[in-house]
Amino acid sequence: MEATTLSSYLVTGGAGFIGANLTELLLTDSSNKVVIVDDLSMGLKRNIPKSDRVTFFEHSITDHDFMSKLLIDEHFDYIVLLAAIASVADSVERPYETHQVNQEANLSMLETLRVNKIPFKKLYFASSAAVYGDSPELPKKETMAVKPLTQYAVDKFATEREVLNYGRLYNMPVVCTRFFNVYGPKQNPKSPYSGVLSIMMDSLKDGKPFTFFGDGEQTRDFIYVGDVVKAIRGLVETPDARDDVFNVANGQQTTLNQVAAALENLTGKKLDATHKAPRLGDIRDSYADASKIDHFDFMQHTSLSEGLAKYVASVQDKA
Ligand code: UD2
Repeated sequence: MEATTLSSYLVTGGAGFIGANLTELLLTDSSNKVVIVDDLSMGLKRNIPKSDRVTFFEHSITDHDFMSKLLIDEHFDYIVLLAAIASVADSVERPYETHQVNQEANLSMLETLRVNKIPFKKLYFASSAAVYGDSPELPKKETMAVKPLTQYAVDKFATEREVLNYGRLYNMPVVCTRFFNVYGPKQNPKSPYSGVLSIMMDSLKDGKPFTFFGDGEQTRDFIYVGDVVKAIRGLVETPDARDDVFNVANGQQTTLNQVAAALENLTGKKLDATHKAPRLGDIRDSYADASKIDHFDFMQHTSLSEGLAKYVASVQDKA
């Protein structure tokens, strides 16, 4: 009897940075169970919370037969599509492979749902601020013209549109977000494509050199992962939040130098910093107009100082 009262989530990419934080949050509600599909290409098995309400499949979402069978056989109330080759640089090196994961695999899942008339309460897809490209217009707003400049950005934008079109054309309940620069616990700093903040933190912790690509005065809109996963949960569990795309950001512009100073302050350590030329294709400034998602009560904004303090504490706990 009890099993029928559980809400079931499919989280693709559930061993990754954002997926694992989301799974942890979902499990705090004892009426949720989570199925994770992750090929561990970027995610880490140790990120997955241990619970009898979590089922983990080490599988690529590009395995059409596996994903179709899973969607048909299981009943998922909520489908959260986070699995991706998350590196813009990787997509430049391996455009077709990125496309297969970031776009084709997701389209294939949408088709399985449509063709088999599989009911669900909400499907969510994580798009990216990358879709705005290097447009100098700030802050970035959802209604702005997009300028996807890499395969990564093209696939994120295409999939976001496909998800919204499936919602419109086939009456599926769907919602998408565009993430800005997410930071916090469980981000894998060992990947060269990891977020700058986790690389900086790792350098401080281990006394390793850190390279600024450029003068460190470039700006980003950093958002704490705890706020991001609450936004995802809020969007999928709010029936009215559908058929739309939302920026997920703090709406604040911070330089890398400011972040470095704050982390030095919190850790009491000095960054061993060097400078190199800016990364090819790097954008100088980015921040969001986050007012659209702020209409929802579930959207929270942890301040950068509070978020960095939580992040530093989580890294020091593990040391
Ligand atoms: C972020 C996303 C990316 C995509 C993009 C859209 C992350 C990790 N990546 O890329 O997936 O959505 O936004 O615009 O969130 N930097 C250094 N030293 C380092 C690493 C980075 O100086 O060791 C600089 C880098 O050159 C850039 C800034 O830090 O100017 C932020 O880099 P990032 O890789 O964290 O994120 P971003 O904004 O390029």
